Amino acid sequence: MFGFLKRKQKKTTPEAPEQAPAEQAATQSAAAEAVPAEAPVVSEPRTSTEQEPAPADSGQSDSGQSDLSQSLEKTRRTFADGMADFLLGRKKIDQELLDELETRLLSADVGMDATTTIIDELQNSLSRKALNDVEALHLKLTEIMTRILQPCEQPLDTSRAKPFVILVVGINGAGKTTSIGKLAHHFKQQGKSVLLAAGDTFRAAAVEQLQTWGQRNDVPVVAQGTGADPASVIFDAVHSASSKNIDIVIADTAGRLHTQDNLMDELAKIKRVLGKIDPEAPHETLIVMDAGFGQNALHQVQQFHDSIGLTGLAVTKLDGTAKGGILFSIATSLKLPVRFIGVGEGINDLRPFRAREFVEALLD
Ligand SMILES: Nc1nc2c(ncn2[C@@H]2O[C@H](COP(=O)(O)OP(=O)(O)OP(=O)(O)O)[C@@H](O)[C@H]2O)c(=O)[nH]1
Ligand SMILES: [Mg+2]
Repeated sequence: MFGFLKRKQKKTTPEAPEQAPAEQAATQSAAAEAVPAEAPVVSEPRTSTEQEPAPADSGQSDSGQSDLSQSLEKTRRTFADGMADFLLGRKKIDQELLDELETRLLSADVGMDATTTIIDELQNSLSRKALNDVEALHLKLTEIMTRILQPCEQPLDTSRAKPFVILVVGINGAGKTTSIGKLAHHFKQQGKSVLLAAGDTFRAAAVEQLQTWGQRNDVPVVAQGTGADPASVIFDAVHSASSKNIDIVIADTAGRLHTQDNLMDELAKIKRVLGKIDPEAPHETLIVMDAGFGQNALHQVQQFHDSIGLTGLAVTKLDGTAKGGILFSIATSLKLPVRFIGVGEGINDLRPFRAREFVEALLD
């Protein structure tokens, strides 16, 4: 049954403003092609007796892994507002209701293709008199929406290489560094050893931010000075991980726009240099995408994909936007695996993407 019918009488809080888009990408120049010589700084994990500091940007929103529907509240409300008015007091599902639903799907950024699929199928059921009540609508909607998202549910399997190298890319402020911190936690919880590579050498603060996450997770961070060649840092990190028998290397990179050719070349160079260690590396090129950017972000991801080849997505800030329906647009247009979703700033606020769980949280 739709949860919003039950919540209908509850007062909702006003929406927080959406996260402002990243305005400018970094402008560092592409570094020379040679493979690195500079000695890296490795921040080793602290001993377990030391106090654990909270990261500067951790926020207070560790929601644990339990209430996804709470985290998706804003998007859920986009579906729900108005629908409850429609549904309450109605004994049967009719065309007017489907029209309202169509509007709601579009305003949650579900996109034209997925919305058309959903409404067409519901209309079919309606004409076959198979949508007799709200419960039948709920079931059918869950089934159709899950089916659309299912192909994107491809969990990241890190066991096929050691170290398994994850190169994290994306535009400025999408949530790359924070997601790396959360990922390190995720993998450590699975009993894997992790090493982080500070490939964002553009700003000193970026290295510090990653080091803070390293401390928090008790994992080593390989870094060089500001302005160092990112390919060199990441190359050293993978070497270091190999010699320490570490399972997973996660490499941070500076934010950039797909239009900045020199910076896109820099990513291509990182991939080339990694290929010298292991032809399969990086084993995952993961783009971090801010859900709040909606359809614009889709276009950016497509450009990154065309330019360097992506193998997966982490969709962040689903808690901060009413447009979480973007996952459906990703499923119908990008067709890339969605590995993880970010639903807050805390260390537990990244979870593997599961289609059914996501749909149920939206329709709860
Ligand atoms: N609400 C919310 N905030 C997030 C999420 N992921 C990241 N953030 C916040 O987004 C902001 C930017 O995150 P960063 O990890 O620094 O982003 P970045 O892509 O590394 O940024 P640059 O290195 O500058 O390109 C920080 O304030 C994070 O706490 C999320 O899932 N939900
Ligand atoms: Mg960053």
